[in-house]
Amino acid sequence: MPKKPIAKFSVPYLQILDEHGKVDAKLEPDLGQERAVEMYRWMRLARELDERMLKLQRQGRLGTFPPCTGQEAVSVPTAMLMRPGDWFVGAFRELGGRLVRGEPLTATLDYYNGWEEGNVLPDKDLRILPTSVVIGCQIEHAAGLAYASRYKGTDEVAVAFIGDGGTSEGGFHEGLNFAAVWQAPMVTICQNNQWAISIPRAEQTHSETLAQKGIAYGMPVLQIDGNDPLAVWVAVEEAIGRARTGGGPTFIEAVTYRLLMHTTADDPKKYRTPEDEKCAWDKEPLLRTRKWLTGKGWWDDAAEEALLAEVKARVEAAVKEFEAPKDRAQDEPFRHVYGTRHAVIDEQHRDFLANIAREAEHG
Ligand SMILES: Cc1ncc(C[n+]2csc(CCOP(=O)(O)OP(=O)(O)O)c2C)c(N)n1
Ligand SMILES: [Mg+2]
Repeated sequence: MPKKPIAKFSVPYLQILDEHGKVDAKLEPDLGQERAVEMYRWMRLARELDERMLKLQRQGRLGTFPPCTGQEAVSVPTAMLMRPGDWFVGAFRELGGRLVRGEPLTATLDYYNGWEEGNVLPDKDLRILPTSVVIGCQIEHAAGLAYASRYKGTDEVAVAFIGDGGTSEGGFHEGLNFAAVWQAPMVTICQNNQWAISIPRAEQTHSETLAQKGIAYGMPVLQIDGNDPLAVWVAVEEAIGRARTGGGPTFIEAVTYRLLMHTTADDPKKYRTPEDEKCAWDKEPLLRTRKWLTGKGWWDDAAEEALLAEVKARVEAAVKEFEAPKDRAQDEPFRHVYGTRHAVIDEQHRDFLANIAREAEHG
């Protein structure tokens, strides 16, 4: 039976800085030396904190955590492009972006050691939502925040992060649909790091790209090299600009790789080969960013050495502060579930305190 096409779709792809550090001059954004170097410095700080946290965890000095190594080029440029009034709605692999937004290093250490204080930021106007391991929830939260921004007539944008596995969650689809219908100022960035714990991307979805899922809801989409901070810069700048000026939401698939374990409780050797990992390490983002900066004459070995010493000292100071003895209230989590009092939480809080008192009495 002859059928006539009624719609045509395509998924554009963007890479500007390749894995060898070669830049496509026609597409290169004009960051200027200061911002380009700043971007690399944040990425290096996030990498250092991640590496140090892994050592602390292995020494029994930190709880389970999900490393972000290899994914720094996604959240760092994104956060640099956001304004203070915008909402950063992260999942749990956006360490660099959180640091750029102003989250203290000790907040990350506290959180992954089970202290709720890690989610209580020194400045309540920072507009970083707490780390949330509930897969997919970021999209609904951000859609609501973006809708509220539009409703109130502000030009604030919500930027949400999700993983490749998260695109199989209902909340992802509901959130994107809501944002598109209401033309809410929202940018959704899927960090396709090829794995959802041990499930590879190819088994996650039968779709050829993850980006095309945004087309289904009627929004502009783009697949980018997520290890290329310049592609991230260009894609996110355009998407945020469109959202801020009433052009509605965008969906970006950033193709990257989870270089380390899912969390420190996981052993990737059980489901992927050292060859896969070696290949991914060759494409990691810090290496190529450094090559790009060096090629421009903005960076050299001495600057690298000085930066390494600086970030090590900063992380060391944060670890010291984190490990210094503190008076911690056992019931702290109950104080931060909602912004306002809630009868059910109050009841649970009372029960909790009564249990503690009983335990103290009976030993
Ligand atoms: C709603 C929900 N279901 C299942 C889990 C268990 N879980 C934690 S991480 C994860 C995989 C997530 O993969 P992806 O979205 O690709 O993010 P990545 O870990 O790769 O950053 C799963 C299934 C969860 N935290 N929340
Ligand atoms: Mg993943």
